[in-house]
Amino acid sequence: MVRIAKGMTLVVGLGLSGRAICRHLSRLNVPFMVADTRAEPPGISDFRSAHPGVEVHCGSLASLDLQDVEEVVISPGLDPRMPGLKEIADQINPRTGEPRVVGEMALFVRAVAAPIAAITGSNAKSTVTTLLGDMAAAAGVKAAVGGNLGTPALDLLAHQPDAELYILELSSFQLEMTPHLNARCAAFLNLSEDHLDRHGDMHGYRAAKQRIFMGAEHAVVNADEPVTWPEYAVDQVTYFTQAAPKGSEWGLAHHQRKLTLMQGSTPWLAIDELKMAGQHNYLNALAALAMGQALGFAAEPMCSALRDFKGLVHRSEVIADINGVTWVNDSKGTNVGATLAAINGIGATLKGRLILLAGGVGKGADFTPLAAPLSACARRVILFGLDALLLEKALHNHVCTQQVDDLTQAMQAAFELAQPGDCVLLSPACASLDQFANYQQRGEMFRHWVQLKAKPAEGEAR
Ligand code: UMA
Ligand code: ADP
Repeated sequence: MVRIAKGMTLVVGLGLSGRAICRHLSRLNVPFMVADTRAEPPGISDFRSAHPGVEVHCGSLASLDLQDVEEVVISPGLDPRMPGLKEIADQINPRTGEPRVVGEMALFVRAVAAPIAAITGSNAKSTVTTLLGDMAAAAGVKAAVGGNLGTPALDLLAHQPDAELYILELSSFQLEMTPHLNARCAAFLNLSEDHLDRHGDMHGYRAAKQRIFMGAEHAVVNADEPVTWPEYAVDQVTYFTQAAPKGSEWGLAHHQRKLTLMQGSTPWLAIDELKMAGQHNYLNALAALAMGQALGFAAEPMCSALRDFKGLVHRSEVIADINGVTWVNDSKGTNVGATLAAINGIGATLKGRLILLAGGVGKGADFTPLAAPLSACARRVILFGLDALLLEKALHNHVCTQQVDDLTQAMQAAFELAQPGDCVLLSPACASLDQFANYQQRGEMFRHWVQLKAKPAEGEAR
């Protein structure tokens, strides 16, 4: 057993968040040591050079004696119920009054001076976070934007200490380990199955996301999904809906014969002024407007940012048209809810049939909700990766399926099968980590392959 000295903080995990936590503690002169469950965490030698005096323990946490530890700050990708941590997970730190095991956001909340706008949900977090950041910039508000989106929140504090607002995408992993967020405005966008391997069931997953409302002043939630409505006391609640809005809700209705983003009976922006495609993005626009208004942004700059916003890469992103077949990269479709949104968005406008490329790490999800929409619009579902068989079992009675080894084989099979008017959609409904470093690498492989295939076709056209 390695005994951790009294008064020492333990940082667990040497990924993006773990390193940001270490930098933050160094800036505060808090004594800390680091543990990572992997024998050789990526970038360990760089870390040792940057923090020469810091002790690093690699391997199981069960060999650490944590009885004297001041506080344990864990990375979001680690389950606080893992051996070595679960024994102290319920203890309270007498100095802070918070649990002895916390995540990065606990440190952030203690240190931050400006208000927080926080966004969670199973899908659309990154889109709404980025859009709200663009709206803040257009409205002249100095905002720092990050969190689960990419830049750890603690790095934002260091890089943009003069920010007037911190706009943070927060995952269930981060929220689960956040004692009180105290957000100026907190949004819970939607809830569908994801990360059940970590949270156990939908109840646990939802409870983690609900924590975004702890201490919040204003909540923005989905009127069509009561599971997103706050279960904690919040001063004000604003709703958005895909239906016509009631009262002061945000929603969609026809105004001067055009489908329009509305607040109550007030028109804000016609849908045909948006550059981002797909009905799910209309909801995202409404959520961002509702948050921007709650945060005091002026109307015109918000609309101008919305008009300019093209959507994010790897989210229902059209890559090319090859011989009348559209190839769409939705590599960020890492759960069933996101893939359903992509299928429904594309299926509605399709002249031909859909060819879906799916598979990877299913995270314990139930894939059966995909069966009905796919049976209505798909030519074939081509499956690859760790949980291809689970997808096959859920789908093969409803739609033609094919299993291949990897994404390259899936793209080749789709290329041979597709007819003019079809759409080949990469929306895996699974995480990528069995065959790729991350969803970005999976999406880039798709983009690269499709663009290479598209070149001769473009040449012929010329
Ligand atoms: N790991 C170990 N042992 C350790 C530490 C980590 O095996 O001791 C593994 C984890 O199980 C995980 C991987 O290493 O598989 C990365 O975990 P991490 O907690 O070190 O992750 P970070 O590099 O800090 O990145 C995290 C978020 N990742 C996760 O929550 C898994 C990033 O979100 C986020 O951008 C970053 O912090 C900055 O805030 C990514 C993500 O996939 C995009 N998030 C999930 C999602 O969006 O669904 C929640
Ligand atoms: P997150 O950060 O929550 O993963 P993203 O904005 O990155 O959200 O989008 C992730 C996936 O969810 C993409 O596949 C995207 O097409 C899909 N998506 C975007 N908005 C919605 C929505 N409102 N409902 C369901 N799926 C959505």
